Amino acid sequence: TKAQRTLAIIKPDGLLGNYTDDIKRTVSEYGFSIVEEQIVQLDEATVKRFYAEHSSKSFFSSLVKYMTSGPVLVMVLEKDNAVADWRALMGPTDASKAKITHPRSIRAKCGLDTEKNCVHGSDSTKSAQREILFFFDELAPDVITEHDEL
Ligand code: YYY
Ligand code: MG
Repeated sequence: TKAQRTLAIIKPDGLLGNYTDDIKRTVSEYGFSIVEEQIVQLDEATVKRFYAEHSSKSFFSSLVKYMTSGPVLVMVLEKDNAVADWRALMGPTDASKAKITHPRSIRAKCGLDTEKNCVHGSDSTKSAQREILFFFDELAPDVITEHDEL
């Protein structure tokens, strides 16, 4: 088995709702190591680029508004099978359904509904590669600038 990396985000409601310590504890209990992390306030253009695959969906503008509503914590997680294991640990997209079908999942515990679902995870190794580069390479100079200005 070979270590794999995935991108995880604790979304604004997760961060402001004080779920960060719980989530990080769960992450380490499940054998992930956090190899990079960064708190960042995303702007509209950045979220639109990150979620470009959803740009034609009816929920897109609401998603952009939500993801810019407060700071997020972006992490690179590493372990064997990290992409699939983090998706499984997050639970299904709709947090209200997750509470019934996957009660031990992070979305069940920290999320609210299909939009405010507390966490993000890459959906494939290809997405993981793109998303890690997006936040920790491309966006890095902006992130540092924004952070310094806080
Ligand atoms: O990968 P995952 O986050 O589980 O779901 P996606 O289908 O990729 O959607 C991305 C993001 O968009 C989701 O986490 C919340 C939001 N969203 C929404 O607001 N309403 C929907 N009906 C579907 C998704
Ligand atoms: Mg997705």
